[in-house]
Amino acid sequence: MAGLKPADVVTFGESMVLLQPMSEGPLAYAPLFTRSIAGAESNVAIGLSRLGLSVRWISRLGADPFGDLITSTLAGEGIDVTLVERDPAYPTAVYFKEFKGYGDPNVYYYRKGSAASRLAPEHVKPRWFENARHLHVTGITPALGPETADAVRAAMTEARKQGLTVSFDPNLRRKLWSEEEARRTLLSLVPLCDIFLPGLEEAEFLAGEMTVEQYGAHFLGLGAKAVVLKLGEQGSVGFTPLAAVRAQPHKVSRVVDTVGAGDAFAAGFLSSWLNNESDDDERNLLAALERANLLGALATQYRGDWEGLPKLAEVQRLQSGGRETTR
Ligand code: KDG
Repeated sequence: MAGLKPADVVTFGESMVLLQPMSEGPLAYAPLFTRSIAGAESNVAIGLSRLGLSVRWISRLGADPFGDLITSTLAGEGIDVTLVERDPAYPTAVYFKEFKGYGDPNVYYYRKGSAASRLAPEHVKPRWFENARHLHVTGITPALGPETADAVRAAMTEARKQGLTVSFDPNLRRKLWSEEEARRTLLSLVPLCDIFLPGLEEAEFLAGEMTVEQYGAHFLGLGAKAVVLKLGEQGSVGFTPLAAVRAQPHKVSRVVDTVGAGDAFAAGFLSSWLNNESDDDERNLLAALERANLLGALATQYRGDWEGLPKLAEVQRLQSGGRETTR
């Protein structure tokens, strides 16, 4: 078997076809839709690839046209999809958004019994992590099927065994599982990660009400080596055993679609953190948080879960205060 292309980041999880109404209002009355793809891990993969990192995305998809669409879209973004498996017995999942005209969109999933929901520990192969530096996983995958939590656990364990670092975004999706199961499973995965990336609400869901500093100490105490809390419009804060740093938000004038902002944040953070040149935690945290805040904000300005993710040149221009050349 030929060797795999080196990857800065490996990620795996479910990607779906996304149907978005062209109009606002109740989904029941939406006559026209645009078609795209979505999935927390592939959103992060696209974000990282656009910023110049090499990325390998792994999943199971149906042996159907929607599976073709997902693989060709991700390959078109420069992502290595060599290890994706196609399952003739189960379909690729679909999800719909509903834009209300205010707040977060509603989402409706059609993913029970999908090919990715059949992911099991025996699918996780040592080869997944060959020639790679880092694994990124989310708390969506463990919620999908009878063995997907064990698959995520197996991947995190194997990745660490092979010397990769691991990041984990809990990405709580209440529509997919009970609160009790979500809390128990997500908490059990925290000790297996190096970088834990919860939002403030997720931190509260997992650990009860605390101050931001207490959340940092709490999750570091569970075994994470860096804890990064997304504070939404308040920016973000990061903790390591040696540093605690807060970064101001990147302000945007209009928010179009909030779905995918957390994945953009994760891509921004990882793209900087994994290329740390200094051993000063405070400096590294600040640079990574600032880039994460910028990406999270940019992602909210476009419809779609990943379409608004910027390329490296755009990030460099924005971070250096350069002007945009529009024509
Ligand atoms: O974070 C955005 C994702 O939630 C979205 O792209 C679809 O993966 C998805 C999910 O499970 O909701």
